[in-house]
Amino acid sequence: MERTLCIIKPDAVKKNVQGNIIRMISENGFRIIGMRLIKLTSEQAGKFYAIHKERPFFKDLVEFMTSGACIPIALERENAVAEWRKLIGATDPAEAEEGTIRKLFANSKSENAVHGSDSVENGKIEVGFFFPESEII
Ligand code: IDP
Ligand code: MG
Repeated sequence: MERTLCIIKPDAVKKNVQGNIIRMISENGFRIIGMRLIKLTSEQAGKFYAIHKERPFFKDLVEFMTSGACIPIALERENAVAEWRKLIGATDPAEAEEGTIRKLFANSKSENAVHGSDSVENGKIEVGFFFPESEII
């Protein structure tokens, strides 16, 4: 069974739509194998998004991700990485398909409601970032 990491980002938690998103997770065949409520430090957010550290939006991204509570959720299902990316939609909600989580709940390309791992390899690494194997359900 494949794993991927969802993070319900601070914009979505502030809007109080985490329940809607968790319902969509369950209705689309994902199993929740880990879930936390956490306010990231700048160090944690910078480390999680280290791949983007040379990008012009990196500082804003770290500021946004530390601006409120996040809900990291470890997900499992067949083809989890691709299926989760399909359900969340494009990075920019203006380009996201109707019915996707970002189309429904994102504010903008930066404040875009949820994270999704981009490869099977990163899915494993990112789940491990928030959930030690001993805490996986
Ligand atoms: P993804 O979340 O769809 O995988 P990435 O390109 O990996 O998109 O970017 C990571 C996060 O950085 C995005 O989800 C978004 O919050 C932010 N981001 C990406 N591109 C931009 C941009 O052009 N301006 C501002 N923020 C951005
Ligand atoms: Mg990405």
